[in-house]
Amino acid sequence: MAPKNPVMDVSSPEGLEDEVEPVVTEETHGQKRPPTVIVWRNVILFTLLHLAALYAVFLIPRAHPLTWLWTVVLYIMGGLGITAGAHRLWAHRSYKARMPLRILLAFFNCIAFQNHIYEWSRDHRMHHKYSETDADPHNASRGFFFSHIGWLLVRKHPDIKEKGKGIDLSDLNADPVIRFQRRYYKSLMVLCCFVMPTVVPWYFWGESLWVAYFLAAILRYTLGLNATWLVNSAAHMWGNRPYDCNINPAQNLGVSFSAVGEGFHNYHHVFPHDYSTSEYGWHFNLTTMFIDGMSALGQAYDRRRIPTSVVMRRKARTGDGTD
Ligand code: ST9
Ligand code: ZN
Ligand code: ZN
Repeated sequence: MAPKNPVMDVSSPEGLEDEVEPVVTEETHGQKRPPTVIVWRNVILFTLLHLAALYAVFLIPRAHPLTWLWTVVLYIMGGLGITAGAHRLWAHRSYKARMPLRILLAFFNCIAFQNHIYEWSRDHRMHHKYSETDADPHNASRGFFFSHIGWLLVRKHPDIKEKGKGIDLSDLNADPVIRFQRRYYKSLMVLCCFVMPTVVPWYFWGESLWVAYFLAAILRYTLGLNATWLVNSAAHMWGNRPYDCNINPAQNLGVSFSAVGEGFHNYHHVFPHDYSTSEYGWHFNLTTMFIDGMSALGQAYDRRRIPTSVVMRRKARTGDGTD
């Protein structure tokens, strides 16, 4: 029997916040800030998660090929729950989706376990509106570590809570799919992110529960988190800036590959309402392929695009001269 893994005790985002200890930081990157409060419970759980993921790598050769495939499929499903769902549909409203697609995306989103859609979208709207200031939850001006994972290990800066009061979230509150997912998030997340990925390989092709859990749940979840966090860290630091060379977000093809199409971050910060988050359609952009496929099925509509003439003018005016 597989021993109980402590990572499974991550029952909710809210449940990760209990043990805190204040640490006084007078100055960070030249700016005065209130004391940083480390949330030790998050530090411990994320450390355990990453150690467990490292252990899972050594189990890969022991796994059934169908378990490998299942792990990849879950990675993509969870990825789309973030990119096509929380990000492009709900946070930016860059296209519209009919009820069956919204339910599918909310299910995919539970597989990804990156907090419920309402909280994710609220933080992301703050990220765009107050980009790289203290009111940006993963403020990249505080360095790679903070924007990658550090922001999830400390209490939020008071500016986020204060200025966050001014963010309009009425559209999110009006969506019954979001209300349902938020209400039952703890149970839905445990079922979709940990239980279902483990049980399916065991039931259908006789994989051991141990191997299925570490590969399809733990390793896949950890890789998905890091791929997402790289958009906040790496894609705010490294790459070309063809659309606006005065901002840090950059075009990063490596990030686009791992984040199923979300690494064209210079374009995205300049034109956040483009449903493709890129000038180049399906190029390294599985999410755009998915939304276009859903549009062909009548499930997605009103996809917003920025006219080429507008993009060209902007490139000529503020771009760094690259493509
Ligand atoms: C995770 C999220 O990993 C990752 C998001 C990344 C975003 C990337 C974006 C890039 C583009 C898309 C790329 C996709 C690529 C995908 C590829 C995939 C293959 N506005 O938060 P609390 C107020 S999650 C307004 O507890 P603390 C509000 O009143 C990982 N108000 O703050 C709130 O109460 P309520 C799993 C706000 O106590 C109250 O403050 N999850 C806002 O400072 C308290 O909020 C975890 O590990 C706002 N923005 O704690 C959980 N924010 O909610 C980790 C807050 O009731 N999180 N308020 O309304 C935590 O433990 C805590 O949030 C904390 C801060 C310790 C970090
Ligand atoms: Zn960004
Ligand atoms: Zn965005």
